[in-house]
Amino acid sequence: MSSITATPSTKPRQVSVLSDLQAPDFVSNKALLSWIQSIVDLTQPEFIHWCDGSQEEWYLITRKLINKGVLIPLDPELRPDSFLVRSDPDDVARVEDRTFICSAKKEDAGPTNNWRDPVAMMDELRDLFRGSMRGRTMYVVPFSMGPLGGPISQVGVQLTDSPYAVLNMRTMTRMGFDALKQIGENDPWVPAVHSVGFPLADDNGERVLDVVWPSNPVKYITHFPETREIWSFGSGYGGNALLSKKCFSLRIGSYMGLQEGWLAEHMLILKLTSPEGRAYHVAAAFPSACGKTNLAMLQPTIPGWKAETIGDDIAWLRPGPDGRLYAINPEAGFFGVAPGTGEATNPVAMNTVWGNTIFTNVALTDEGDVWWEGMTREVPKHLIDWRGQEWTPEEGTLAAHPNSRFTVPIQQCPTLSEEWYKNDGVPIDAIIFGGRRATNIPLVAEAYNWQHGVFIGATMSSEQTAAAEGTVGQLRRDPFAMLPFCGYNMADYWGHWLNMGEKLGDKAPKIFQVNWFRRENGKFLWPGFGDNSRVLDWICRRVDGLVEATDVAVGRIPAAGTLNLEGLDVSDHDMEKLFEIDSQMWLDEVNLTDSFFAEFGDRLPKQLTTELAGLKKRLS
Ligand code: OXD
Ligand code: MN
Repeated sequence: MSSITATPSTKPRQVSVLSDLQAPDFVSNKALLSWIQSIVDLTQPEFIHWCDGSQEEWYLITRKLINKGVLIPLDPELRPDSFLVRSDPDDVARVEDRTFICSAKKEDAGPTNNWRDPVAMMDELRDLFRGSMRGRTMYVVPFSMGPLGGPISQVGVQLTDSPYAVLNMRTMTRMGFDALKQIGENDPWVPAVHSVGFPLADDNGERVLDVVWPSNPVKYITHFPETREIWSFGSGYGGNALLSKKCFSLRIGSYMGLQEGWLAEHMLILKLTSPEGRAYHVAAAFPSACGKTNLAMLQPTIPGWKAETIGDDIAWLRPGPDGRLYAINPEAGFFGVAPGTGEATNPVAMNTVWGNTIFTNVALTDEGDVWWEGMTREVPKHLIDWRGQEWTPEEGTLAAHPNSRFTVPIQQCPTLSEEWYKNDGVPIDAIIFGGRRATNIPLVAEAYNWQHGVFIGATMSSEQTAAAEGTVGQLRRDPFAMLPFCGYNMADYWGHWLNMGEKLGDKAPKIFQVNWFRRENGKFLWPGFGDNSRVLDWICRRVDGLVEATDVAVGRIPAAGTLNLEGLDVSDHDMEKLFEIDSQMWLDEVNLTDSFFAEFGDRLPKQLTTELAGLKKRLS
């Protein structure tokens, strides 16, 4: 990793008195100020910068990072105000084995989370954070998740020593003084502390040279659900560092939802308008890197349908005054997986990233633009790869890291729905669960009822992708696509979903399961992408009871002739395979589910045991 030169000659100054906080006049919340002071005292930054979210601020931070060689500006003619960033090769994905839920009781984190005792964890964190920002600027990053002041929205403040994280937070959230103004004298906010763990001074106060991507081999992504706190150490990448995203919006958010009667979910939100002009809103949960961004930007191949984007990763859902379930996308940008995104697969995303985009760990072209696998049909003859090395196709290596990303404002998305701006969110008609499954799961099935839908969500599994560290391709359980994101005991989370269903009663959305990834002899059976609109069309028509379904063991599948296949080149054999239920394979899966459920002991809701028994009976 290359060092940054231009070493200042003076020793780093320490900020250590409250007056140095330089808080804007309008900040009246004493608890906020003393929290920031306590983190200043602990981490000992040299400067403090309160982020106002302005264009001038963006300019100053980007110029500083260009000078340091952290941001590589792309050719402004090709991609204005856009940058390439290369992370340390050891800091490229979410670190799930270093992610902890520090609830007071271990049982409250449950068997699917790593747990640490909150007092012991805090002691350890204090040791790590002590002096961790020496010689650096600590940025105070106020942000709102959801429209400012909206009834479903929440505010947070991230303290970070990573200006790269600041730029990303500016895109991904409503960041700046408008958000800070939401924190009145007695208002709550979610505190989030982040340090890359690379101080620029040693214990004697001598300066240490900076590197392009500072990080620390020791990493901790920790959550304290009961006090709604987040502490993240050692990583500058993605969900490890943009604490609004997975840490707040999902892990802390899910626990807030349990306490307050709402849901924080790993779901995209899509608005669909039928040829007849009826609007539907669907929320869909898929594990990381399974095409949520593509589906959120779907271009229907069947005539007459219109699809508009509301969110691609996270949904907060709350019952509205009319008793229906309303959803907002709490985010303001996309942090999308680059590889596999191209004109053929997602032209909308390609149009979205025309400029104002931060690309991390993709390749650089000789023309000063970016490239990644799947972006164009033709592979460039020469590139600089994500590690900064010369690259030609003959190399046989990946030019972009499989978890390389683009960070872009949602407002640049040509298919953005006006409803993204709505304070109250949109009423959800259908909830969809999906995953990457070569076998078993049919192209689409409707749950018999809410309880069966919760069972389908709870038993989801998917093939591991590169979004997290681990072996790609291995089948792993990923209930509700929330395995790495649920901030409390997953069994209690299922119980919360069951309770929400009872509360919603006949106003509850219908629940469906989909699988675009079924294979035979290694070949995908379904074309996916725009043709997924055929499945969504069926789902919408089921919502209104306009088409028939056939009951099979695992749910209700389209009755013959109800799935619109006009103009589609999929053989009858493949269509049959897409819906095939192999009882023996399913019974094997039932046994695995049995063992999985057993991990939760008596916290497992009885309704799920009932559903499992029902499935077994239907299969036998
Ligand atoms: C993401 C993820 O970044 O799920 O959205 O990993
Ligand atoms: Mn995600």
